[in-house]
Amino acid sequence: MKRNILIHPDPRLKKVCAPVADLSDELRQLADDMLETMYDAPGIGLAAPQIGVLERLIVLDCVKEEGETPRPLVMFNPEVIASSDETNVYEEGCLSIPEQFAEVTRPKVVDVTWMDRDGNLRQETFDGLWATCVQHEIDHLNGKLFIDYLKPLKRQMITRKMQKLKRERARA
Ligand code: K1U
Ligand code: ZN
Repeated sequence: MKRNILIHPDPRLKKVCAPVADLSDELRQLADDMLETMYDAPGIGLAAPQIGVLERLIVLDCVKEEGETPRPLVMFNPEVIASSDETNVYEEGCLSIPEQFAEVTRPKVVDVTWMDRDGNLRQETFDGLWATCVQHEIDHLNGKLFIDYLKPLKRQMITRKMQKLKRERARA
């Protein structure tokens, strides 16, 4: 089932999410709903707080080329355990901040651990867009948005645009 994506500003997008203790069918269904919501948007990632669930769960699939095999990843309790000194700049977007993009600098390569949807502990090194996206999604679990990396004036400008968008959507 497709879920509704929260738009910034929303207090739920500023919260630190709780670790997932035990996997359940309900959590697996939530992960499936998040993948459906992400592909429908369309997006390359989605974090549980973006649909109002304050638990440490993210999904991502950075395979963008049509005809390439999709690679959906479901990560419970993801953690960056090592980051490269080398950085990468990427023009990021966010499904909770529609149609706004800005350059963000992050470590180019990260090692991430997580629990997959079968309860297995996994570890993988991510580079390029995958590294950018997994860091963006883990930030969501800590109440941080990509606009928090921008200068205050630019952040305020984007926030005001989003307030206007929300007012317009509420009236429609
Ligand atoms: O977390 C989110 O809001 C999803 C976000 C992830 C992201 C994008 C860019 C850099 C880092 C993280 C998005 O998916 S925004 C949409 C987007 O980037 C995209 C949509 C369709 C095709 C390709 C990209
Ligand atoms: Zn986002």
